[in-house]
Amino acid sequence: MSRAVPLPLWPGSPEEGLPLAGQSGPRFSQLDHDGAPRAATALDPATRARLSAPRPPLCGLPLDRPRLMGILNVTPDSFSDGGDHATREAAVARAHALVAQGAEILDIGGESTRPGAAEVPVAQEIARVVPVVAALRAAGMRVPLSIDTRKSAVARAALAEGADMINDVSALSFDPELAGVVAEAGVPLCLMHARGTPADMQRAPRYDDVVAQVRDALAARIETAVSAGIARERLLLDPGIGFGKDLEHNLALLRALPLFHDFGLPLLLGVSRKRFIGTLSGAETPKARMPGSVAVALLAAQQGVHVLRVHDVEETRQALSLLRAVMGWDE
Ligand code: 7PJ
Repeated sequence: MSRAVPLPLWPGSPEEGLPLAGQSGPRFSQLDHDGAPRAATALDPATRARLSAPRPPLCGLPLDRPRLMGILNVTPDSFSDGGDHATREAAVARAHALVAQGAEILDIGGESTRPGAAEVPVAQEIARVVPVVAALRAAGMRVPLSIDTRKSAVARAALAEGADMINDVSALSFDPELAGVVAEAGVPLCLMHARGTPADMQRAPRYDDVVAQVRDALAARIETAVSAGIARERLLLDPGIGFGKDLEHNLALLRALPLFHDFGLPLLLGVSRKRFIGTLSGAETPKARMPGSVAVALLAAQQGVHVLRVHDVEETRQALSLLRAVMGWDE
């Protein structure tokens, strides 16, 4: 693959440039091609299609604008056992609140994959996640439900209850059977880049060129998915901010987001409340990192990211609506 990085126009007049990754808002008129500028209009048709063509809808959601994926954790504190009733009720209530705030898709996770987290036994993860999916469907929840899991048994059980897509932070490298489950169900799959496991991934990650290595690793994971029978157009990509990356790695990836459009696939990004935001701002607790999270979400939206995985749906939605209005993206 080339290293042609589409440079988003800012602010950019609506007539200028090509749509960035099928978005109605952000456009680009120039490429940084291995350090040299080049006009987007000079692109060959295949490259142009990868960088500019519409992405297929995600679970029925058109991806011509960034969509908000609300994070729904079903990971109780250690004093309470996974799968208990109070936890389930709280998760269902939180799901409805996220949708009321503007979440267009929910990402339900029963295993903390934060740095240093221990693995959750599969039965416990199923007991946490699957009843929540069932309860949401029983309550008539129409919003697509994504399952944040690395495990085939969790995916299979959740899909049977009506879940719509799988978000695998290991990009099919944890459980060799997950690819087959996703292929058979024909659902979208997010391939996220990670180094190591949640337990060890922050032990001094090292890369020679983090952007190139993450890109090459994602290319290999796409191959794995496709050879297991998953349709390429059902894939989403995520550089995996904070997963085996230090502060400089995270920043390099965030600056290079447009490069990842060269796969021609939708991009998903999760930066919400992550540690690097605290490192840069001094916001010690995750909840105090909302403003920085919103700032990075806006930058990602300007770079054509299709799905923003966030805790603070209301705040991000408000910020995005102002970005769209000022940029003239809805006109
Ligand atoms: C991500 C995720 C992310 C995707 C988590 C946290 C850690 N899935 N699951 N991308 N992060 N696709 O939210 O801090 O960045 S769990």
